[in-house]
Amino acid sequence: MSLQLARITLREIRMTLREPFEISSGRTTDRRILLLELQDAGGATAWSECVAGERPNYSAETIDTAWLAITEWIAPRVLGMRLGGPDAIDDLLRRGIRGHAMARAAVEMGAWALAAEREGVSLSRLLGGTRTAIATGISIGIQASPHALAEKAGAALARGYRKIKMKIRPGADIEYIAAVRHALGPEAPLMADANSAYTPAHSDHLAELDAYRLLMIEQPLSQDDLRRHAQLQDRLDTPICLDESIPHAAAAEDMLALGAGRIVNVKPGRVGGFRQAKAIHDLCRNHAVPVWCGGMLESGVGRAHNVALASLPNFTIPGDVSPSARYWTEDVVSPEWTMDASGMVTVPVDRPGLGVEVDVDRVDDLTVRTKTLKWRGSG
Ligand code: OSB
Ligand code: MG
Repeated sequence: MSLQLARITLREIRMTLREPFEISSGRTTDRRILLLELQDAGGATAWSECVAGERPNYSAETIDTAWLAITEWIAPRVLGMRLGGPDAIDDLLRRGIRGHAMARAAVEMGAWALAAEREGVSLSRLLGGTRTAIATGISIGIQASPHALAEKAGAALARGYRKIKMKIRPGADIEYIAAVRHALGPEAPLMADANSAYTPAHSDHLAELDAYRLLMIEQPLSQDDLRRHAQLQDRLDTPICLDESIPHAAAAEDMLALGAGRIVNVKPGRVGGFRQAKAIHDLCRNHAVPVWCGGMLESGVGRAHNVALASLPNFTIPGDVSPSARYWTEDVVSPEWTMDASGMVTVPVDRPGLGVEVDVDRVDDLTVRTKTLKWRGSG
């Protein structure tokens, strides 16, 4: 199906998290979220979200670098161009633009949503999704004490979450995980995420986590250190899951070749969009390596994109696609994203595009800056 983008509107909105979220490299309370509204030459529209953070503590990108990259380089590259379909955008944007994956992804994913709208199919089905509900996990930030973490984790398990991910860092790890395992019992589906807080010198220390039978440990070492992840994986019983270290499908191939990890956290924003996310999914499926869909504290717009991706068949591990109320007093979409008591989020397969409506009045209220980029030929 052909696609021609005529207009892209960027908006920065501000949303306060219901509770601060702390990872090894920093704490977030107020989100600055970049939303895009794309319009094609026929007037159809769709929304997407750029997952770049406020500071460069997860990757080099921030909302401000993404705003610049989209306005100066990415939008001018795609606006007005006659494309074979959304599948063509990843290659087009990769040529001549190094990095800026989250900025590229926002446009690429918006184009997929637009194509789904136009075809009258759900984004899930356009991407090749097969699930009608997504098993859901929660990501819990670093807490003040092991006891506080155990309380939070227990409440999450009781609420129905099917995977409990806990952020760790040196000084807030073994004791914390031990307390949770002790409180919740041997069957609780627990994992840890270090966001690159460790070095190979911590190998013995990290091996102590094996005693707590975690589903996986996510991104213990530096993002560009596949070889040392492979060496660490040799030392650990606990599977390593890579997040920051997989910025595109070629890195997933390297992970498999080196044995640097046994699971991949796929975030479409991190890898430049759905085309690469699907490629990583397919590659891992062919190697019997499970994947799951991560989150970046998205609004309901980004969540819609994540839910659609997580409906692909090899997303066999619960995703960080928690319901709207986990993050926000009020989300920007309706209906809001909800999770049932058994920890499942429904994929809106019977509705075209994202499957949720963006509450434009609410977005307007939250908007602090906006910019519209047009194809000159669109009048
Ligand atoms: O490493 O997965 C991560 C949030 C911000 C930056 C990095 C990460 C996260 C999360 C949040 O874990 C998951 C969610 O959106 O619920
Ligand atoms: Mg992570």
